[in-house]
Amino acid sequence: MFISFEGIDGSGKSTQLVLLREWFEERGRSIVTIREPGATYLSEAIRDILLSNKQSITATAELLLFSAARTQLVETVIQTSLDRGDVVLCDRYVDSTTAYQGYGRQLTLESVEICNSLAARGVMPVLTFFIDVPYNEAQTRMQFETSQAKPDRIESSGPEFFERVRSGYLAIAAQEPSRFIVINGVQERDAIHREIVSIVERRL
Ligand code: Z5A
Repeated sequence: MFISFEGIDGSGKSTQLVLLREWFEERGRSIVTIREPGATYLSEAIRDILLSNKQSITATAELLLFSAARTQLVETVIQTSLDRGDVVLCDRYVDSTTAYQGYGRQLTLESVEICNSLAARGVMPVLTFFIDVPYNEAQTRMQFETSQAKPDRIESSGPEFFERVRSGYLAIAAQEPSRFIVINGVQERDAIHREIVSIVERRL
């Protein structure tokens, strides 16, 4: 079973991924958890480049780098884990590219779709949880968490960018309501977790 988590930075999606991993572990399931971009040597190296503030990166280069990181991950980790029968929980996947590079950076959705399908090779989550929080709430959570750290290159993209990203996620939800589930992220962690578990239980 392949499940992904989506949301703007600071939405609480990583928190929910960990809670769901624990829930599966308590039930004896073998779990692989992954963050995107990352989880392979190449994908982590690309992550460092993408998040670094050392130089600007064009929108198209950004799209291609995220896609390169993803295809390495799909071919070397996700597909083999799914073939073994593991549950794969992924912190971001193709919907991040649609929301951030498509809606956020305003690249054409057609070019994003081409890259997403090349990179994912047909390997798609059965469920995606979009933890929806307003930008200001996410910002407050991030400031609380990283009061010492400087925002990375993508975090520095500004409120209008993140409003477009959020509206991109909501557009995906309207197009794919059975896979892409919108969860109200402005709730207690445990309430969100219970909502996610009830949906997973129905799909198992
Ligand atoms: N990106 C892209 O542009 N295109 C792509 O294709 C892909 C990614 C795959 C990766 O960042 C960046 O790459 C990301 C999108 C872009 N950029 N941005 N911006 P990352 O991996 O470094 O970070 P992230 O995924 O964006 O976010 P994160 O740091 O992992 O945060 P989160 O998962 O959204 O939230 P969290 O860590 O679970 O929680 C944040 C804080 O809120 C923390 O203090 C929690 O304790 C707190 N929290 C959690 N839940 C709650 C609730 N319910 N109430 C109150 N507080 C809460």
